[in-house]
Amino acid sequence: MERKSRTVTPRRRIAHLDMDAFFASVELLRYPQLKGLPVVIGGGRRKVDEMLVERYAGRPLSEVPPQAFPLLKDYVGRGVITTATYPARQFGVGSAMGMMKAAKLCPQAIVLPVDFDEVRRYSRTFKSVIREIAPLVEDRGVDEVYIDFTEVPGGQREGGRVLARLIQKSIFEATGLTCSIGVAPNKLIAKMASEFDKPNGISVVFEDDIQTRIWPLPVRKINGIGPKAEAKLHRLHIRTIGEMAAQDVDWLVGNFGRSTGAWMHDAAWGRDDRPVVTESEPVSMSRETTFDRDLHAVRDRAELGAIFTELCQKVAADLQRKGYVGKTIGIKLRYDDFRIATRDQTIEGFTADPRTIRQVAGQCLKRVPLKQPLRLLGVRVGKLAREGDAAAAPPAAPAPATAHRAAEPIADLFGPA
Ligand code: DCP
Ligand code: MG
Repeated sequence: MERKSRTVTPRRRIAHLDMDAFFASVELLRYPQLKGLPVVIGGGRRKVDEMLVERYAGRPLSEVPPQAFPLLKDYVGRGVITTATYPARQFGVGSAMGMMKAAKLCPQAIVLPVDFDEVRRYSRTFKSVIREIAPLVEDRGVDEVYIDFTEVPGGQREGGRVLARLIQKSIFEATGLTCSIGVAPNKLIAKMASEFDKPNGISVVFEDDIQTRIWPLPVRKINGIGPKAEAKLHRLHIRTIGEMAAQDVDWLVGNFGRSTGAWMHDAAWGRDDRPVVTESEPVSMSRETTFDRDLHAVRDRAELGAIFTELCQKVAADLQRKGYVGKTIGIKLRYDDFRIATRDQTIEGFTADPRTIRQVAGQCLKRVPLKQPLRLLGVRVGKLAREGDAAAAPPAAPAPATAHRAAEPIADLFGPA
């Protein structure tokens, strides 16, 4: 009798898990009486609980009647919505929409602020629940992870659906929160699949499903195709992933360059070999602030300068606290008409020094138009390395003087570095 010594390599099965309406769902744990109602998260500081506690002294928060909560229609200010519950989304309200605009669509929505500490706590909890079931977990931010199902017991059953169900159930039991999971041959497809059946859904996609389930989707659904690439693809009359897949790789390379073009071709065909990386390192750290009123670079120079310096100090403190240094320093502005401008500059060595960051960020600022009032200012440090790993590198040289200095008076706008 012939003995088969063939070892079967299991099919690669990668899951992407994303929590449902995460910040809002965390609030509903505190206020279960709001379940099923439109709720949006956004706006200012956490005064709500104190207000409710005061008014309903002696009663637990879960017994405060829904009528007592602040409503979107009474909101005055410049906040944007961070997220919305699914009942609120039915009114067309969602992430990044201005609150006053959202109030027109759903005036009766309840408004609650974010509780970052609570959100972080639940984030840690749901991730540790997953790690106990499947050890290969890649952290992708506060509410999403990739999980390698390939070698996990049950990870192959029904293409991963059985394990996905177990994880969903375990997270719900530990936290009361729901999530959606996509399981696919790789990260790229899994990320798309987790959205297919939101909220509280599971979608399993196989290689053979790519033509039917992935190709009809708009190109923007590919993680990595942003608004600029999308606009260019549209100009080239490519709207769906299938239309992208139908292009010759050389044509894509001709239009988007060697690496992006080749990547686009692979992505459209559902090819992606990226491993699930357990210890994910931050790519950048940033701080930004939306002003209470629009500020003008000349008239409000002192105020802007102080805010700018403080942002740099905060980013530097974040880096130092977490043990990182960075090489690319950038700024972000949002003008009163909501347009965004970003600039960055890469320096010689790594830094976490607030003065160096301030100086380089100040030079970036000189490269953006500043005639228009500003709503928001942000500072980012990217190309990060662990402080120890970067020790061998030369220290950050003071930023070189810019060649195009002080072409316009607003160049010095936010005061000296
Ligand atoms: N978030 C944010 N700023 C944004 C987008 C999101 O602070 N521009 C926060 C709020 C979200 C959380 O991150 O609750 C997760 O983002 P998601 O995009 O996953 O959105 P949700 O989890 O809220 O909703 P969904 O059910 O669509 O995943
Ligand atoms: Mg989410």
